[in-house]
Amino acid sequence: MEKRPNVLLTGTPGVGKTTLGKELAGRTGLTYMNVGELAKEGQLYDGYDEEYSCPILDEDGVVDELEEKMSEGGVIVDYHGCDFFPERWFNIIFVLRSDNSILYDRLESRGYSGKKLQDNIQCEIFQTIYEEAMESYRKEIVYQLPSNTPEDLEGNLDQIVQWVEQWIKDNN
Ligand code: DAT
Repeated sequence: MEKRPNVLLTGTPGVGKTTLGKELAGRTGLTYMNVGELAKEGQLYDGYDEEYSCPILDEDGVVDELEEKMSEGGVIVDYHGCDFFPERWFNIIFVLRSDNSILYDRLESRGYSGKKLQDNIQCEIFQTIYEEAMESYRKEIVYQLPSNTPEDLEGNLDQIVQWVEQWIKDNN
C-alpha cells in the first residue's frame, strides 16, 4: 500500500485550521480529523473546567482512539494543542498564525466574549502554540503559516499540497 504522511495543523482557536484542513483533504485525498469533534462524538473527556466552562479533553483517550489510523498514515489532524500527541505520529507540523485584530473579529463572530475571548487573543500574542510545537517536535519539521486572508489560504494550500505530493514520491 502507498505510504502517505501525517500532517498536524495546530494554532490558537480561530486561526483557520478547519478551513485549511478540510480543503487540504479534498485536494490531497488525505483524511481530515478534527480532534475536538472526535472527543465530542466519543465523549472523550476527563472532567470539567469550571473556569472556562468547557469539558477537559481526555488526552490519553484521544491518543488511543487515533493510534491505529495514525500508524497507517495519510491523516490531517486539526487541534489547538499538540504536546500530548506521540511525536512519531507526524511528518510535518504547521502552526497557523493570525494578526490579533483579525483573530479578534473571527472569535467575536463565533460568539466568544469576555475572558474566553481575551485568553485566546493572549494565546496568539504569546505564540503559546508555536512554542508548544517547538518544544514537542523536532524544530526542522515545525513551520508557521500566515492565515489572515483568502490569499494566505490559497498560498498555504499550494505549498502543503506540493509538500504532500513530494513526500509521497520520496517515500514510495
Ligand atoms: P479554527 O479551525 O482554527 O478554529 P476556522 O477554520 O474555523 O478556524 O476559521 C475561523 C474563521 O475564519 C472562519 O469563519 C473562516 C475564517 N478563515 C479561516 N481562514 C481564513 C483565511 N485564510 N482568510 C480569511 N478568513 C479565514
